[in-house]
Amino acid sequence: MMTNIGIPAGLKELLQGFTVEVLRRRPPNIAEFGVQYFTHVFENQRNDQRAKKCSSKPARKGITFEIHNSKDEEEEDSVKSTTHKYNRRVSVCAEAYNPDDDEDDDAEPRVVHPKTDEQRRRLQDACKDILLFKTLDQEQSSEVLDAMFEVLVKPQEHIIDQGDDGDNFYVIEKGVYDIFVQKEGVPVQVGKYDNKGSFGELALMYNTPRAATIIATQEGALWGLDRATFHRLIVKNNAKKRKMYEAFIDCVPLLNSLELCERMKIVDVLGGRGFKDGERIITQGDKADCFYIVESGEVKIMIKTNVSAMKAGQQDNAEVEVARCTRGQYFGELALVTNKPRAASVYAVGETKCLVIDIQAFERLLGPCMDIMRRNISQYEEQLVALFGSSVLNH
Ligand code: 1OR
Ligand code: 1OR
Repeated sequence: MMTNIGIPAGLKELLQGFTVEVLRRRPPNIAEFGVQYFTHVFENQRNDQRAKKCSSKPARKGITFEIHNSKDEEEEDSVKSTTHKYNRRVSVCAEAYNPDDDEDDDAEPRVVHPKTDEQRRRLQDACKDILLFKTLDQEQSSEVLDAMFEVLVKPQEHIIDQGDDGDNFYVIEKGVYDIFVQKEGVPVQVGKYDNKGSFGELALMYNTPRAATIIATQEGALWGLDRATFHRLIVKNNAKKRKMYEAFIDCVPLLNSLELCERMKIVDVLGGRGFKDGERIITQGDKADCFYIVESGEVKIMIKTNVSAMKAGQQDNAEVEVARCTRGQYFGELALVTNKPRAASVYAVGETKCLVIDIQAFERLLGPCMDIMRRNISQYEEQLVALFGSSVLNH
């Protein structure tokens, strides 16, 4: 009989909340949006329960519909933040994270955001060159991918505001994102992400306030990774990375002038990449977005003086080998320093391993080494003239 049908507590509010979000966002696929929405609500419930149990702060919301925190939430957050376990420390010098201090993490349930096959394909594609993921083993990688959730963004949306607490790490699937840093109270644009890369790792790694503001300039899509999972998988892995690369980094001449903690910050964000014999690592004329240090093996630097002939695929302008780099030497700095296309192509000679650093980390962490690099760059020009005559400089 009808009178026996009781409406479960919370059902009305749950469906109302969902309906409001559907009307507000007008997602192209309501079922898909529903999966994300309810997964998210469920995650929040779980986080809240966990927070009650161990009085830690629930992970901040991830999916777009909750990026715009309501004022009440904001206030509630700031009250809670005085007691939560992610309390900021004032001074952080790339402190080594000690996984043994954090037995808690292993007890955390694994976060899984269900995805369609199509979403998973897009996610894998977006993550294939993410340096922070390069040193994860297969099991860790799949845990990371499972935990990531899609975030659709609108033009002018602030993904991150400088000074906030860190909630998520983001991988870019598409869109252009401007980077602003406050200088003397005024936001200054210091760079941008153009349809690739990742951001938001620093606040999560070092327990510091967000170091920059990231604003979408157009519609875009990101993949978020919550703070707890980032900690459990990426930050823990960093302790291993530091041990792995410490000795090697100490014998890279370019980095000699850096303090130990500055060198460790480089290790935290670098990715290791292997190349097969003959594989092209850099293509002359390309836009540049990273910097390399040879860890093992060897690379050769090849130059064509007539790039337009090269682009047209003409054979008459053969490449000339101008230099080689071996263990401890670096390449790929020139385009980043001069803000020009790659000046040469670089190929692996035999099996070769390189450490890779993205342009933002390069600018943030290698400033103190800039003088040495500039001095070496001025020698390239002399050699170029010696090899090809002064006319090459007019290109
Ligand atoms: P986060 O968690 O601090 C903001 O949140 C993110 O912006 C930060 O992590 C980085 O992933 C990203 N300085 C600091 N953070 C930067 C920078 C940056 N660029 C991108 N992010 N600089 C600009 C280098 C091009 C140095 C400016 C002085
Ligand atoms: P990039 O970002 O332009 C190619 O990408 C890299 O090759 C470049 O940075 C340098 O790191 C590296 N001229 C130009 N690029 C060179 C040269 C070079 N040597 C190494 N690279 N010359 C050789 C000097 C010994 C002068 C050309 C004759």
